[in-house]
Amino acid sequence: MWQRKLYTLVFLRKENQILLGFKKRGFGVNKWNGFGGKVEPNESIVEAAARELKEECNLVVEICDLKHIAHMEFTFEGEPTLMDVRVYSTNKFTGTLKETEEMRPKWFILENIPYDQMWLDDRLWFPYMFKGKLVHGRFHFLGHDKILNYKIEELESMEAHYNKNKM
Ligand code: 6U4
Repeated sequence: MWQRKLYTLVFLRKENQILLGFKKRGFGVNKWNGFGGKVEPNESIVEAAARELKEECNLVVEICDLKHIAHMEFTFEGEPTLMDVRVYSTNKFTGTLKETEEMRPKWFILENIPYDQMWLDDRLWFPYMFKGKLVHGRFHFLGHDKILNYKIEELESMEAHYNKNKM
């Protein structure tokens, strides 16, 4: 059995752009990604999503504006942990974008997303996000730079997906 750990990941959008951050330390260092991190015991998942966004790039979102768009599960060959990542998106936010100790944020036009400097799975499931589809993805890695196997399924509703899987 996997040791499941909950994480959040937030993608802010404006016009045909997406906000990514270049991770300066820790897990996924030197990769561009959305903003997120571990869910703490005293908060809901969506609260964690908003908190991590603020901590990592100083922008503020209302919890009710965060749309839950994807469920990603990542495992790594030889490791017992399953990263259970809840992905959110919104185009409603306030505040001033700032670089932090953890992230260097930058807006990217969708055609210019730097997939070569991102997690390998992103190029496989981002297209679903851009089409407005809800998805569940499961990716099993060897190290951080090779995917051994994966599946991506489109979902009718996130709630139905979690109910079906008794989560
Ligand atoms: P610390 O260093 O304890 O403050 P914390 O900010 O709580 O960490 P962190 O940065 O380790 O958490 O969270 C990892 C982030 O990376 C989460 O937002 C999930 C995301 N992530 C992990 N694997 C990913 C993958 N394969 N593809 C992807 N995002 C991934 O797109």
